[in-house]
Amino acid sequence: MVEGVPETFPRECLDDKRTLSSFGYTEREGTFYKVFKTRKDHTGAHQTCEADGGHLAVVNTEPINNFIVELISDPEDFWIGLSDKYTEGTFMWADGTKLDGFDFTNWAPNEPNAQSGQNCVHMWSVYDYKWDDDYCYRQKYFICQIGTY
Ligand SMILES: [Ca+2]
Ligand SMILES: [Ca+2]
Repeated sequence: MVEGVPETFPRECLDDKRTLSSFGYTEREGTFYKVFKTRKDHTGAHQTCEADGGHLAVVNTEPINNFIVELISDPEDFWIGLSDKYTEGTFMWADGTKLDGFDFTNWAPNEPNAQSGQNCVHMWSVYDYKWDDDYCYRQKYFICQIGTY
């Protein structure tokens, strides 16, 4: 995060691409993404994205996945907008779409392992940022997106 820049910005600026860029968002095909380097639990991370007018990143294609991995420059785990916290085993994206069997996924080996209570998905640094279900209360960096709803 740039020092002196507030974490969220006024809603009237949401349509201004230059403003979004100046707040650390990077555009890809009309959607803006930002890596937040502050640690929050999954709910807190999502609330931060909502305060910016967006939600946690929906990583539902391989090009988007590759783009986000390129944006990440830290050996950290990053929350994305995928969880099965409402129905165990049914993963939902932050835009409300359901992850179906034929959809793109990028799970790490043997994941999701659904260990008791693991309902929130992060990009796991030790496995090349492949996906892992983890405990939602864990504090991690995260990736927000604005646009394309
Ligand atoms: Ca689960
Ligand atoms: Ca897991």
